Amino acid sequence: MASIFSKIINREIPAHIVAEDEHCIAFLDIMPLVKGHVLVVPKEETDYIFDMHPDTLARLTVFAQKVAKAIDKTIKCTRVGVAVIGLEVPHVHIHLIPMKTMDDVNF
Ligand code: DGP
Repeated sequence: MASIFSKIINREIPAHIVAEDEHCIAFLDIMPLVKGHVLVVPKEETDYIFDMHPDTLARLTVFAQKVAKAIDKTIKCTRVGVAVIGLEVPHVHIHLIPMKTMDDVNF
């Protein structure tokens, strides 16, 4: 069964998409920890990040770097926090969380 993120990729359910290329997509988290909380997702569906092919992982992290730089330009923050959790959605994704201090988020 396709993951919820594959359904977003295939435009079967809506999301606020902020960036996309041939291999990856980025959209706003539906339950943001802070304003501008973005999820970066490979279009190829894999559950666990360490099961990814190294080339796919490299494409994902380079794409995430571009999105993080765009967030950093758009939102006043000290740093764009990066997290890989994956407890809820079994489709690899990187959380990009623009933060000023640790008090901004409640992990
Ligand atoms: P985790 O798998 O623990 O890394 O958390 C999954 C994140 O995905 C969580 O912050 C909420 C977000 N999320 C779950 N379902 C949807 C959805 O349908 N749309 C969007 N935009 N985000 C979702």
